[in-house]
Amino acid sequence: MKKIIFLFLLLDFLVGWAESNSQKSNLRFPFDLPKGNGAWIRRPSIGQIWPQPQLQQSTNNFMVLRPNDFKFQITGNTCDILEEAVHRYYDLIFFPSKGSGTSKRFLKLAKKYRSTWEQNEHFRGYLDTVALHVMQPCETLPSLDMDEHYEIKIDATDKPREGIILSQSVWGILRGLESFSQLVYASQNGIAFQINSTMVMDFPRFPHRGLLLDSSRHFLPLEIIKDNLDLMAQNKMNVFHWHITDDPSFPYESRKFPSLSQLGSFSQYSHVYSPSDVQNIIQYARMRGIRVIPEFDTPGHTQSWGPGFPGLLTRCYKKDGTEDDFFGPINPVPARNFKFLKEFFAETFEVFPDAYVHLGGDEVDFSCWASNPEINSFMKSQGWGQDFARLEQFYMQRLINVTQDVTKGGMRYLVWQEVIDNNVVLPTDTVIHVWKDGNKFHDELARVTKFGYRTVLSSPWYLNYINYGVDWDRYYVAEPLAFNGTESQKRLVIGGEACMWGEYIDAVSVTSATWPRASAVAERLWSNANINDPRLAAPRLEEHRCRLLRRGFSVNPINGVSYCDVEW
Ligand code: CP6
Repeated sequence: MKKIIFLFLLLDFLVGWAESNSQKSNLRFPFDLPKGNGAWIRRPSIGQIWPQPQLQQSTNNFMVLRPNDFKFQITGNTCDILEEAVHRYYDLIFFPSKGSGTSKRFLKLAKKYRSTWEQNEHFRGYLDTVALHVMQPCETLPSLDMDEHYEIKIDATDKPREGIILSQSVWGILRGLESFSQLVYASQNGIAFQINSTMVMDFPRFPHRGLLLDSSRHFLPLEIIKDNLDLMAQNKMNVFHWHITDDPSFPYESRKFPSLSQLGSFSQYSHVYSPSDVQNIIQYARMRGIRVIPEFDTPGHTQSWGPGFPGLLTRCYKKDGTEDDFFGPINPVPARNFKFLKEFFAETFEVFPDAYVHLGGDEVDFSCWASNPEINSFMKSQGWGQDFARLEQFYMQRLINVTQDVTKGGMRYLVWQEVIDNNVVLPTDTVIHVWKDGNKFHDELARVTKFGYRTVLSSPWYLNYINYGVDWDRYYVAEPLAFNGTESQKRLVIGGEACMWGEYIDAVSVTSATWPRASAVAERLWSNANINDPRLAAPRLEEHRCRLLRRGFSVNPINGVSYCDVEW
């Protein structure tokens, strides 16, 4: 029955669209709005969506939205995610937190200025209702398998004038609402909300479209993380990779091991994510169709774990065989350490609802392991000589075994590429995170997928490199599938992540340094592969940046000289 309704709606949609087109001007971009009273001059990127949809057709005919009369109407399945999204997008469209104040002006001036749009040759009436139709019952948690397809039809010839956003899933409706909100624009004189006749059919190219933020090098307050989750949703990104711990600090408060953050955070009073903070972030992300994948990077990058669990880290030794003052990676020899890791990860598996956890495994420094007599005698007993990659292999293997054991096989993993480079055998559904070699990542993708692993790419998307000049175009043109491999190998590339490592940014700058540069990655991962010309993207990205600014986010200019309708 649901299928039949869907087919009917789809058919209706296409037929209606074809009919209405026949009476209209050519479909083309940019909209060439008629000059005259100053209200409708040419604005090249109006009515375009970032990231670019798989299919969008728009005409010059427009309708006007009136804040007091406009409503979203839920016509299919519903749930908390949808109901909250309705309010969020109503506010985003009519009352963005900064900006032109168009809503207030509209309400005040609507009567007086109505003639300016009602007499326009392309005016087709008022759009008062947009139906939101979720065809399947809502899922409660976003996942790698979520369905993000959606369709939008805004047709000025429909009577009564109603728009529809249609999807099988609530996730698709979230993406559709974002696109719809980007279709609405203010007239040049700033008194009318307009939308052109438009149809969109859209779906992502890759299912994993992430952003890595690092809360260990600098603590990121909840508000900052939430701003970035908003911005991710506004760029249709769906994975928040939370690099939550690292050498400098351990801000994650564990219930079972509170001493880790008590002794390992910058400040246990103001630089810690409490269990309720963590749930707060997960919930905020869930409402926006964003998965939260935490990374507890081991065995390297773990200096901050040391004080809270003595004996965990490897003691380093001096050349003369005496103890040094510092520690290296986690010591893989004592069974007690794996008992700790088992309990620790059992807790994280309960705290974070996503099926995936990132286990890190990058940049393990072997020199401290090599200096330690306990480790050396263990290496000898195993017959591994000086091959410390074998020890790393042993560590990762054992970590996976204990976590599989405690989660009854339910936990799935991402790991950095070194883990596979060092020949660890992983569960077949493990995702390998490729991060090395800048723009020469293709060989690694070919290698990893040849083993049959799925993979996520970050090598070309290190946003933490901050440059003078334009750099988003480099992120934009990086093509994940441009490697020598079979079709089935390419299907194993499930997406990518932009990385904003935290050494040189903090709460003050992380948002403006990340956006809209990460938007370039968002479009690469969402849109069709042939949407890859930075010259065509530039004006759209610029309009998108202005839109994010209007919505109240401090995001950087990225094209050299430019201006927005509202600058701050
Ligand atoms: N921290 C951790 C980092 C980096 C990695 N892991 C990193 C390495 C090189 C650059 C940027 C970041 N800061 N834990 C590597 C994945 Cl250029």
